[in-house]
This record gives sequence, structure tokens and C-alpha cells, in this order.
Amino acid sequence: MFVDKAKIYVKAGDGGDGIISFRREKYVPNGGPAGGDGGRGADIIFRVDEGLRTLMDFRYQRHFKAPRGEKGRNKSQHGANAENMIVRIPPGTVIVDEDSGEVLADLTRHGQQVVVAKGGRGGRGNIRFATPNNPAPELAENGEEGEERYIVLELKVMADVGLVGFPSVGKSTLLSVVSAAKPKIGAYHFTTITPNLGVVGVGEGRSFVMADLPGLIEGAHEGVGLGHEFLRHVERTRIIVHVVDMSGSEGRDPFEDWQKINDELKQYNPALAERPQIVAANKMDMPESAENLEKFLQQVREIHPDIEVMPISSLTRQGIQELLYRAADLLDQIPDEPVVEEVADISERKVFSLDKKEDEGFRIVRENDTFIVESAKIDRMMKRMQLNSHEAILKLARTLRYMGVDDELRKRGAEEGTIVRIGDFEFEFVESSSYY
Ligand SMILES: Nc1nc2c(ncn2[C@@H]2O[C@H](COP(=O)(O)OP(=O)(O)OP(=O)(O)O)[C@@H](O)[C@H]2O)c(=O)[nH]1
Ligand SMILES: [Mg+2]
Repeated sequence: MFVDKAKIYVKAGDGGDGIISFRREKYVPNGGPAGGDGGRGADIIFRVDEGLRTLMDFRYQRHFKAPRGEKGRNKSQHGANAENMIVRIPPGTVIVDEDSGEVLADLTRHGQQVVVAKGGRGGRGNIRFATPNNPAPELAENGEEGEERYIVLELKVMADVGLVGFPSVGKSTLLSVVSAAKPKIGAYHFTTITPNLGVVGVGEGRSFVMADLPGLIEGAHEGVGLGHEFLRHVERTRIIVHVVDMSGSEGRDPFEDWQKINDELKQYNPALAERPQIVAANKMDMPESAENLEKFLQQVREIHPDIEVMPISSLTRQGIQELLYRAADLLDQIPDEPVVEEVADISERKVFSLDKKEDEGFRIVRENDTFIVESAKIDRMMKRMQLNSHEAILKLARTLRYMGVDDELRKRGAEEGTIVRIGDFEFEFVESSSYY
């Protein structure tokens, strides 16, 4: 089966926490700080592997959580960085950020890669907080959180030749006779519901990849009949083989069919109107086909004198070799550049950072006897600082006072002993004179 869309969740590794530790050497009673920094959390990297053809693996694994960095060690040693997590994806995968809809990357070549979630930095150990005034700080930072996001992966078939046309014109039959692929063939419309790929050999070592796509109908460019799903595969093919049923079965008119499909392609993406196209006039084994072809050629030439029309029958194999040679020649003439999407600059993407200057303010709300302080800045600080030492609490208290939180609390009626909640913590309001 061909799976071509997947939604997944990625969470890069958190940074390892920095630690508080002191040197305890023989004969050195008051050793200096020796708590090392935490290691970096693992990035999650998507890398193209040409051995993959589908997004099938993402059916079974939708969550990717990368390991966190190691905690800092004592004796001033850094915790180990976590090893990055590499996730393999097939060529032709477009990576979209689900929230913003931004295209993060469009990877087409083997080995190409992109970081989809950045690991957090390690927290600093207490050795980094030492100053002349505070030579033995009891302060350390938690590791930074790794980035997380929901991602939509979209595989666009990377084929050289795309077979397009109305349902039941014989696209799958054609692929089945020119390659080893075994697409389903049926006398009913929309037999094919996902693309099939086949490798077509044309002798002299030449070959190309052909994609049999689901049939298109009027309104496809607006999404009718899953049109969008199908059309986005066409976008990627280097040339189009437009299959038209010449037998005029079901009262269809080949010329009208041809125009309608071209119209859908153009409206979906104007670039598709410029894509080299060969018309495969199929089912030439049928009694009415010869006459219909005559008429078709006349009508087509009037508006498009240069278009190539190759009469074939997938049933009797008449004209098939000629069609394949023609397609191979055409492919030789056009550059082998994959058609890729515009990609957002992810180096500029916001990464959660403590240095953010925004949201400096705070808000105080009252819930019964409790005062609640809401502030993005303080939340960040509390997340980052390890609040398990007296010194860290003091540092937080100083920050609150400096930001004016104390004054505001006092103004709002807080007194000695009032409960103040910040994030997950509750404190007693203490007049600073008695606290410091
Ligand atoms: N007489 C004749 N019948 C053909 C030829 N090619 C295909 N058919 C028949 O046409 C019907 C549809 O063929 P498919 O290959 O499934 O058509 P399709 O274009 O892939 O159709 P969808 O997948 O529904 O879009 C089948 O019954 C085929 O046997 C041909 O060259 N001559
Ligand atoms: Mg088909």
C-alpha cells in the first residue's frame, strides 16, 4: 500500500541539568564549586534515505522523543551531550509545521537532512555562578526544554513520468504492461486510489520511473473526487503522459476529455500547463478508435500544433515501444532537477530561549486569601532555576523585588504571612527587611 501523508509528534531532548557540587579534597575544608554543566539534549533530524519509498513506517510510530542530555557531574565535569536522533524519510517528503502551516523542508536527495526539533541546552552548574562576592554559590540551572511540535509529512511521488487522465482510460493497464508493477485494473471508475510506481526499462540501459495516478475528474482542482490529493503528485513529475480513451466509450468525447483534464491541471497549478506532455491515445484496438483519432488530431492541432499524440493499445501493445522511447528522449532533454517547494527559513525560527526580552511584566490576581503572580518572565526563570537551595530562593526573591512584585503585593494588601502563589509554588509573603 502507498501511504503518502502522516502526522507525527516530535520532541527533542531536554538539556541535562546543571548540578551543585563542591570540591571535597583532603586538607581542603572549604572547596570551591565543582558542579558541572548539563549536556545538550538530542536534536531530532530527518534524513532522506533513497531506500525508502513510502511513509508507511510512520503508521506504526507517530511519536518521536529524543533523549535528554546527561546531568552535570561533580569535579566540574560536563554531562555528556545526547546523541541526535535520526529519522529516515523517503525522497520527496515535504515537512510541514502543523501549527503554522509553514513548509519546514522539502527533501528530495539521498542524505539531505533537516533539524525538525532542536535539543535544549544543558543547564549551568554552580561552578559558572561563582563570583568574587559569591565564591561558593548554591545555584544551578535546569536544562532547557527541547523543542516540540506536530509535523505533517507529505510524500510527493518522485516520478519522471506521470500518467494522468479520466478514470478508466487505461492508465494502470499501461503501467502494468511497461513495468513490473502490478496495479489494480478495473472496468469501473477510480479503480486506482493511490499512486503506483513502476520502473520502465527502454533498452540501452535507459530507464525511468512512471507513476500511475488515480483518475481525475472535473473539479479536481477544487478538491472534487480527492482531486487535490491526486494533483499534488502530478506536480512532481518531470513529464506528463496524458492518457485519452479513443474508443469514446460511455459516450465520451476524447477531445473534450483532453481539454477538461488540461484545464484542471492548469487551474491547480499554472506550471503544469507548461510541463512537457505526450498524449497517449489509448484503446486503438477498439472499432471506433481510428475514426475518433482522426477527428481528435484535427481538433487538437488547431489549438496546439506541436503537441505529440501517440496512438497506442495497452491491450495489443501496439505503439507502446514508440511511446516509451519518446518519453525517454524527452526526459533526456530536460534537466533532472526535482521540482521543489519554497521552504521557510528555519534558522530564523523561534527557539524557546531564556534570553527573550519580551514579556517582562507581571500581573497579580487574587483568589480568596491567596495572591497569584502571573508572569512569563518569572515562569521561565522558575523553570530554569533549581529552587531547592536557599540561595536559589533568595535569587528569585531578589528578582521579584527588583521587578516591583513586592511593592505591588504590598499595595494590594499582602502582609507578613499572606500566601503568594507563583507557578506551582506557594510562598509566604515575608517583609524583605526580616528576610535578608
Ligand atoms: N480495449 C482496450 N481496453 C483497455 C485498454 N487499456 C485498458 N483497457 C481497459 O479499460 C479498463 C480500465 O483500465 P484501467 O487501466 O484500470 O484504467 P485507469 O485509467 O487506471 O482507471 P482509474 O484507475 O479508475 O483511473 C479496464 O477494463 C481495462 O482492461 C486498451 O488499450 N484497449
Ligand atoms: Mg488506475
